[in-house]
Amino acid sequence: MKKLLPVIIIALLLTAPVFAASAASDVVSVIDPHVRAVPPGQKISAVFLQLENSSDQPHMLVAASSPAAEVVELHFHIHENGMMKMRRVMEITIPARGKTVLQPGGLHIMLINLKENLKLNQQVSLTLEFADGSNKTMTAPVRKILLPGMMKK
Ligand SMILES: [Cu+2]
Repeated sequence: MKKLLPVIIIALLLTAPVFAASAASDVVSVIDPHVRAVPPGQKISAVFLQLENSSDQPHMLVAASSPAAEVVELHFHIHENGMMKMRRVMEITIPARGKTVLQPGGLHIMLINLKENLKLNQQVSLTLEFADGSNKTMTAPVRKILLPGMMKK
């Protein structure tokens, strides 16, 4: 019976990480990431996607990077004096058990200084970095997307 105690302690130590907070990269799923197709020569584009948080605590996206662009920033679109403007945001929160949608006219990931022209259906590598230091890499296909400010009336 005396030998059982150390076994129990080891078992508890092994299961302990299960109770620790999960890394954002493990509990935040990325749904339908895609990159906006732009005309050849245009140096900027945007990535849209949905972030779904399956955990009981909020997580924050704080940065993104891609080999396709020199600079990648988190942005938000706002309407100001009838104009569509963009603002950089330092973080994008994904609420506990919630979903955050990055879509045209709202939050997006900005690709600045594209290194080469994007081709339709090309897979662009993208890495998301979360506030807890974890990160997630995926590929996003290039698709044609109309931005609300550019739609014909
Ligand atoms: Cu932007």
